[in-house]
Amino acid sequence: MSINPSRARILRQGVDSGGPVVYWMSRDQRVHDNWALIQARELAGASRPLVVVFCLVPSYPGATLRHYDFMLRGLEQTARDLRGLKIPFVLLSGDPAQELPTFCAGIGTGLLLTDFDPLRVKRYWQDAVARALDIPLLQVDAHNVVPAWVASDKQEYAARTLRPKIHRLLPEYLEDFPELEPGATSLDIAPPDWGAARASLGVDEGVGPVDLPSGESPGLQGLVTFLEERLPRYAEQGNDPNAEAVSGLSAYLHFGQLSAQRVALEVARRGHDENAEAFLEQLVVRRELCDNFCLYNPRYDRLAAAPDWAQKTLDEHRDDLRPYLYSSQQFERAETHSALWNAAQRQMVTTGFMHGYMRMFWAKKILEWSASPEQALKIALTLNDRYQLDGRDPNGYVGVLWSMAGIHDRPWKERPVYGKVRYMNENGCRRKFNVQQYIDKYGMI
Ligand code: FO1
Repeated sequence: MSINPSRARILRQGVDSGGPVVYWMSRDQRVHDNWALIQARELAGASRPLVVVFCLVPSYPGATLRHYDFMLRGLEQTARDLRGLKIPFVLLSGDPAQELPTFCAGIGTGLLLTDFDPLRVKRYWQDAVARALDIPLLQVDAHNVVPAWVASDKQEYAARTLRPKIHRLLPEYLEDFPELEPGATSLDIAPPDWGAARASLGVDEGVGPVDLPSGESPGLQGLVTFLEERLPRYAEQGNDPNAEAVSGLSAYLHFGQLSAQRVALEVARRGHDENAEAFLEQLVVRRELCDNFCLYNPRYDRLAAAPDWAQKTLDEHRDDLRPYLYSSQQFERAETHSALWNAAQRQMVTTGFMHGYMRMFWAKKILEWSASPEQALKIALTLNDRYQLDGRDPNGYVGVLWSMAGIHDRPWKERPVYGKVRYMNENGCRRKFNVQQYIDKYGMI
């Protein structure tokens, strides 16, 4: 079975020598349900070797030991599963802009494929690799159900403008995945030395690993648990951080250990009720809106990316008296006056995860209690990237900018500091869930 051709696009034209096909895996770190790998396997056909390469960047911006530990545990499984399919896995280490072209030339690669990522670092790497090569470079969107460039060719205003486009395209793109066929012919490549890879890392060890199983199988297991135990309560309790009614799959989705399309297929297969509808809105429409934003707005992590009304209103309230003022260290150490805010910060620091509803409250209060909107944005993004397992994701940038700077939102009633950006307070939380229970659970850990 061929992949829908619109899932792929050409990043660089070139002459295919007929040598090995290389899939440069980066965002989508899995063997199954991966359109980029399926396409690479198909292009290799019966006569060409297929090699999967991952380039380990010893210090990926903002990432800590927590992220590398999680990612490497998952990649070890990826390498084992590929080996079972007679597809070699190569772990390079260093700057992809240099390592990829050297590796490709070394084995006489005929064709290079990679996965899609709208973020700056990845676009820079892909451009540099494309410039250094003279073979074709293809990109496949293996992360979104509807390829980001098909869903829309411009930055969307809000979920309401992207939603109809996605819904119209779902019958075509929400299709089943074919099985990945084993490699037909293989190169003799030794398995990676994972110990050496770990030892080569120059990352911040101040943020330690978390106790969450990593990899494709735990991701799928997490999906089964969600479908059975949590999805049936999602519509009613999804906003309650005490209820454990959310998927808990964000780390698996961020590292591409689990395909969002697989999740959507399994949820849809269980039938369409209010739970499925509410969850699919978040998983597909809202998540793909984040890729849309980062793809078409190169300033996706700056206030300059906010709509004009939001930039104007935040500026007009720049000199408002802040009720409390904290430094980045005070926020990081959870030393604010709010036991609820501190509990959310501690949940993130200790578990690598914060409930979605609390993420909004957490970011809005950083805006309210920081010296300027610019400083607030920097603090929130730094903490998010440092502690959340799913940091450095389009979802994170959009989530923080939604909370602080009105992206994908509209103006609300004007008030101090926030201006017309939507306000949130502890009373709102109290109306939604048992605040004390949340504080008791995370406040002291
Ligand atoms: N992608 C890579 O290709 N190589 C890496 O070494 C790497 C490290 C890394 C660490 C933390 C993290 O959150 C992401 C990391 N990624 C790496 C990228 C990731 O796969 C995603 O593509 C982006 O973070 C967001 O889309």
